[in-house]
Formats: sequence, structure tokens, C-alpha cells
Amino acid sequence: MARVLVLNGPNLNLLGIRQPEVYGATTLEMIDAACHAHGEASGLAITCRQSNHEGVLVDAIHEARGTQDGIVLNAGAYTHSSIALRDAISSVALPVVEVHLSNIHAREAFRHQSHIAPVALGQICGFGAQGYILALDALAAHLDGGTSAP
Ligand code: DHK
Repeated sequence: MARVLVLNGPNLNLLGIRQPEVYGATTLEMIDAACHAHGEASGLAITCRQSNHEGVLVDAIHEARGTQDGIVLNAGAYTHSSIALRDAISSVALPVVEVHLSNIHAREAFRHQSHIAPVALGQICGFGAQGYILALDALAAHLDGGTSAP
């Protein structure tokens, strides 16, 4: 059974309360529950973690080496600023699917750049909480050898 870490970054613990017109009404607890349910249905062992701290997220990525087969990552605002997260992903060489609830390319210019995207398998954004499920499916297909992504 493939093991997937669903890792969320800063401010995503406030989903449901935080700017629902941008991020939706679904809480992180609901997203984590949906990921667990989807994992059970599709044969993935899901672990969910969230932190507001860059170093804790780096540690979580390091800890995924040898314990997880892939990562679904919403790095929040660190997406646009963190070389450390990018380097952590490159260091562990695990497949990562980048997720954003909002369409970052349709928002402020500073959100258009992602430091994660160049080291990710791919990016899913703009589909709200459903994006996490799409990301799990994309990662499962990749781990199964079903996509041509590297
Ligand atoms: C979440 C955040 O916290 C923002 O900083 C990103 C992302 C977008 C999201 O849409 O999930 O810019």
C-alpha cells in the first residue's frame, strides 16, 4: 500500500474561518477526513500534518524520506518564498504534488511564482478542497506507473 503524506503549511489550520470567499468553507479537519476516506477507498495510507513553521515543514519533508512514498503539499505562503522547502523536496527525492485551494495564477502577482513547482510532479490549483483528492489520484497514478511525469 502506497504511503502519502498530506502536508499543509501556514494559516491553513484556519480554513473555514479564513477568507472563505477565497479559500472556501471547508475546514482542514474536513479536508484531512476526506483524504483519509479517499485513501481508504483507493488503497493509500494517508498521514496528515500541518504546521505554521517553515522549519517544522522542512523536518516533516525530511521525515517522509523512507517512511512515505509521496507528498501532497500545500505550502501556503511559503510556496512563494521558501527556497528551504524547495531544497528539502529536492533532497528527499520523493514525488510531490503541489496543491492550492485558490487559483494562485489569477490572484496577486506575488502569488504567481512558486518555488515548489519546479521540483514538483505537478501543480493543482483553483479547485478548492477537491484539489487534495485530485492530487491524491495524480500521485497514486504516478506511483502506480500510470503517468509519464518524471
Ligand atoms: C494558500 C495560502 O495560504 C496562500 O498563501 C497561497 C494557497 C495560496 C491556497 O490557495 O491554498 O498564496
